[in-house]
Amino acid sequence: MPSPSPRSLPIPVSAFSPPPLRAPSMNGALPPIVQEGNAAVRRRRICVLGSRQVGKSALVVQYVEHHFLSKYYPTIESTFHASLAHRSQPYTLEIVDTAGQDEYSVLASRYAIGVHGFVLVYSVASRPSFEMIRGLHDKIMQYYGVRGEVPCVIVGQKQDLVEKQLATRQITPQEGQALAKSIHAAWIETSASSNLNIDKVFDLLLEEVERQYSPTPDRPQPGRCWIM
Ligand SMILES: Nc1nc2c(ncn2[C@@H]2O[C@H](COP(=O)(O)OP(=O)(O)OP(=O)(O)O)[C@@H](O)[C@H]2O)c(=O)[nH]1
Ligand SMILES: [Mg+2]
Repeated sequence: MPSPSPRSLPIPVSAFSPPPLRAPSMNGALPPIVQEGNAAVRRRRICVLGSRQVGKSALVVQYVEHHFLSKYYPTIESTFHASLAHRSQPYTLEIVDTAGQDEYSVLASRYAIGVHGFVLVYSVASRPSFEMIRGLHDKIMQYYGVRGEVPCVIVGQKQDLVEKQLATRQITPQEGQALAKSIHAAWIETSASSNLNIDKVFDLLLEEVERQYSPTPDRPQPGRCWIM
């Protein structure tokens, strides 16, 4: 079982209630970064979206609480908090775990407005769940407008099922990467069950978020024109 990298070890913050983040401006820009309280700590709001039963809750719980949810309880909505250091910068994350979506679901505005980045989850053993991802991304973009890109990580969950030959792989890594490339997102395969790459999801997402907000020479903006 891979051990979490020291720089991304999340610490549950049970009694933490961050101030509400401002809504994005009406011109489709991403939400402004709000720094209140300890100005050195960056607060980021993250939304986890995907079809039902792809392992969204198991992923978040493995990240924040370090255990695997082996039983299935459909989520209505849950919010988790975690603290971590990324590139030596302290962050607090508010992670919103949402109910599974289907193609007819309307994406609630609270899952898009004021959110800094998105984790879009499918199961590597479910093609329908993979096919939902582009539609979800389209719905997010409807809130943010067409003038830019929204920080996203696409996650192929339940990798252990194919690794242990308990299920047939329906989505190849190449397909996942191609989709991610087409929407300028990061991509990774994970297993909440065997704690594979769970920390990496949030590291990748923070990388995407910070690329939008504070591009640096070692974190260049990948060929996009972003008007704040
Ligand atoms: N083998 C395996 N099973 C998993 C993994 N992640 C989740 N599961 C199982 O898949 C089922 C659904 O997991 P959840 O995390 O509740 O799925 P969800 O996407 O949050 O579901 P909704 O809240 O209904 O949208 C549960 O029985 C989990 O134990 C994983 O990485 N590997
Ligand atoms: Mg859930």
